[in-house]
This record gives sequence, C-alpha cells and structure tokens, in this order.
Amino acid sequence: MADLLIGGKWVASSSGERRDCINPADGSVVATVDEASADDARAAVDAARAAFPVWSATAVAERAAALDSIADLLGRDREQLARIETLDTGKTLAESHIDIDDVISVFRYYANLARTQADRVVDVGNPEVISRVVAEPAGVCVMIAPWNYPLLQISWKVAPALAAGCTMVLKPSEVTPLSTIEFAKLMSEAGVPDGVVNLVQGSGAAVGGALTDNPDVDLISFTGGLATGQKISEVAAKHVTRVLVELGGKNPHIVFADALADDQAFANSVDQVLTGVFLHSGQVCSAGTRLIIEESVADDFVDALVTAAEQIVMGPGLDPASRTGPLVSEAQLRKMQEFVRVGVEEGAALVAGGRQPDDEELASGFFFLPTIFDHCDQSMRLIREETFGPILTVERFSSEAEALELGNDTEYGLAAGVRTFDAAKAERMARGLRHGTVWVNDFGYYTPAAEWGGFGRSGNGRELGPTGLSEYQELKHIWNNTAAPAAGWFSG
Ligand code: TXE
Repeated sequence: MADLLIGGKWVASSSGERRDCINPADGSVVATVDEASADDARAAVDAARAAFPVWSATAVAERAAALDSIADLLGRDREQLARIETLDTGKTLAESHIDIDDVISVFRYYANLARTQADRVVDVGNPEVISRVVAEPAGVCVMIAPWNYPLLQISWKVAPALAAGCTMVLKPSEVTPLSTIEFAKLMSEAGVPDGVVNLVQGSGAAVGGALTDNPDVDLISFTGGLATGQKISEVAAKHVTRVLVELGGKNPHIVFADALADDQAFANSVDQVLTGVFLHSGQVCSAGTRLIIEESVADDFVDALVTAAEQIVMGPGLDPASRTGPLVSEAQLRKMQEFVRVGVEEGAALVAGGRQPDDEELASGFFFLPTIFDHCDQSMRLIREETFGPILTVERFSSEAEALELGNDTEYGLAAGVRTFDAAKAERMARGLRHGTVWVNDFGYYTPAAEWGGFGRSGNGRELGPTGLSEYQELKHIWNNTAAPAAGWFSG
C-alpha cells in the first residue's frame, strides 16, 4: 500500500523509505508507512497549488456539503479510527472515541459557519459607491500536527481551511501518522476534488523543512513544541508566509480554600485537578500541570491527591479497565525520567510516582506513574519548562494577588483553571489571568464555537470559533463606483 496522497493519487515515497509505527503500550510494530522525501513534499505543494483555482472557485454551499460528508464518513468509521488512534498514541479507547466525536463536531461547525458568512458592507458616505469587504481563501496551506491528538489537531486546521476554500498539504507527526492516513482516504468519497487535500508523512527536518521553506506556500499552521515553532516561524519569515502556531503551555490550576468548603466540593476538586493533569498521561497542551493552592488547605489537599493518584489504573488503551495509557514514545519516557531527576536535584519533594510502574505486564510499554512534586517554587525548571507528561507540581499562596502573580509567571499563556465559589473573586481572577482559556470550577473543556489559542509563547492566532475560519481567509475590499466621475486631479 502506498501511503502518500499527492494530487489525488496514492503513491509510495520517491526515496523508497518506510518508517515503523510503534504501539506505545508494548513496543510492537503496528504498521509500516511510507516516509516522504523532500521532493515528495514539494510535489504535494505543487499539487495543492494546481488544485487551488478549482476549489477556491467552488460555491460555498458545495464546500459546506463536502464538510458535512466528511463528518458523516467519520461517523461511519468511528470505531476503526478510534482503534487506530489508540494503537498509535497509547491513549485509552474511551479518549479516542471522544477525539473522533470532537473531530466530527468541528466539521459540522465549520460547514454551518461557512453557510452563514456574509460580505461586510461599508458605508463610505456616497450612495453611488458599493463598498464591500469580502473574505477570500488564504491559498495553499501547510498543516503540521503533533502526536498527542493526531486527528483532532489536524481537523481543527483542515475543517476551517476547506470551508474557506484553501487547498493544503498535511504532515502528521512521524510518531502517529496512521489516523491521518485513514482520514485522507475519505476525501474523494466526500466529494473533495483531487489535489485539494494532500498528505506527506515523514520527519520534521526533511519533510517539514521542505514544506515550510517553500515560497509557494501561503500559510503554515503548526501545533507542536516551542523550539520547532520558533524554527518554523524563522523559515516562514524568509518568504513572508503567514504562520499560525500553537506551542503548548505551563498551565496553572489555582485552588482557593473556599472551593473545598465541604466534602463534596473537596472531592470534586481532587477529581478535577487529577483529571486536568493526568488525562492522556499529561500529554495535553492545556494540562493543568501547576497546582497553585492556598496555604491553609494545601497539606490536606496534597495528601488526598497522592492517595487518588496512586489508585489510577494504568494499562494498554485497548483494555477497558485502563483509565490511562502509556506515554507516546520511549523519547517521552526518557524525558520524564530526566525531569524527575532534575526536580529532585532542585529540591522539590517527590510525593507520588516518579518512575515506571512495577507491573511486569507493562514493562515493555512506555508507562510512567502519575507523579507529584510538592514544595516547588518558580525558580525550578520543573515549574518553568513544559514537561508534557504526568507530572504535577505544587506551589502555595497566601493571598489572591500572590495566586494571580504565580498563575501569570510563565512564558506560556494557553490555559488556566480557578476554583472558588466567590463569584467576584472568580471574575477578577478570570480577567487577570493572561491565558487564552480560563476555566472556573471546571477544567479542560472547549467547544468548536469558542476560540482556542494562547497568549505569550503559547503561540499566535486562534483555532476554532469564527476566528478559526478567518485565519484561513484574506480580506479584500471591493470599491465599486456605479457613477464614477473623473478624478479631476490632473485633468483640470
Ligand atoms: O514536537 P515537535 P516533539 C511539546 C512538548 C513536547 C515537545 C517536543 O513539550 O515534549 O513539544 O515534542 C514537526 N519543520 N509539544 O519533538 O518537534 C514534527 O515532525 C517543520 C506540545 O514531538 O514540535 C511534528 O509533525 N516541521 C504540543 C510536529 O512538528 C517540523 C504537542 C511537532 O513536533 C520540524 C506536541 C521542522 N523543522 C509536543 N521539526 C502541543 N502544542 O500540543 C519537527 N516538525
């Protein structure tokens, strides 16, 4: 089977190279796929360029119908896609189902939004002039996705770009390409013309490099690590290519004492702090990795967290008993081990996890126990750097001002949580936190209709919501003078 989609044809890599996809739960090879070359990447951009005049001129109603068809086909293939996502990423099947459902709702949302977009009429003070601002497709887009939410992240880019009339080249993470390959197979069945969506999977340096260092690309949309985002932005600047980057976070979850007023509130807070950080083994850009808790309740709360963290059932994602799966790769496992070493060296108190589980049956997988470090402070690497794994740090505060200062003391600014039943305090905190999403007495939720993105080094631009569509559009002002007199400037 050839796994690269270029100009509507499934082709093998021009270099003949292939790459193994590893099941993180046991280290076995799940599949072997074509590894694109830089030439393949350039050919994919050419194919997207060739398809642009057709797709950009297609009626919006037709484009919206294609998005709805994609949603239908994703619904039909939901089980198969969820299984593939679990085998490739390690996440539990329940999480994969949630991902696929989210992908479907994103396609539905943009199908509907595209249908309701209207030109903006501008009153220029002259009834003879019809002045309109219209949205045109941005052009040929390159979509580069990470490995934690492969299909979900790419869909947040593909759905609005298709709705806008753009053509594109997808590059999933080389670690988890399988669900994106299956997704691309649905394009022609959904009525998307050949060349509109192209797919080249392969390494960041070779394939990603050839896609981004290309003057024929109009827009790059990237989700991944900060260092890679910086590299891509530099390359894009050379060609003045538009760049949208989502680069992760170091997200505070702030708990005030009043949020733990009774047993139920206490239990809910423990549950949400735990879920916020340990879901998908912490490999979530918006994971609540920094617990910032009011001093007076900190000891009791941390004790309860440790007890609950030690009860989390780890196992292969396909086992319905597993509540969390392994890390995505051996590289991420090594990274967690290094962060634990650093945390201990820096003087943080390791109170839970910090190592692989003892269970022999999990020994060949990339499992890492939910880990908690108490008594952390802002000087630590553990607090400042994105760990992107199951590591929770604990800091304490004694005033609202201090809580806000700690919450904002990060170069990132993606998401934050605040727990308090004092409505005025909640509002002050929500407005004061310099993060793209703030959850009050809840954590982790988003909706296709609300913008997602970060302040600071969490990136630029927004995905989802109406802005998620306009990012893939260029605005054009059309001035039509229906009774234009001579300008008279030079002709007297
Ligand atoms: O990501 P990379 P990695 C963070 C997280 C993680 C760290 C590194 O902290 O530990 O990043 O993960 C492609 N030109 N996040 O190394 O390298 C690459 O092939 C063009 C946060 O896996 O950023 C893949 O498709 N593309 C995050 C994508 O970039 C390049 C999700 C992401 O890989 C490239 C994942 C290049 N020069 C990791 N180099 C989030 N924001 O959710 C790599 N790529």
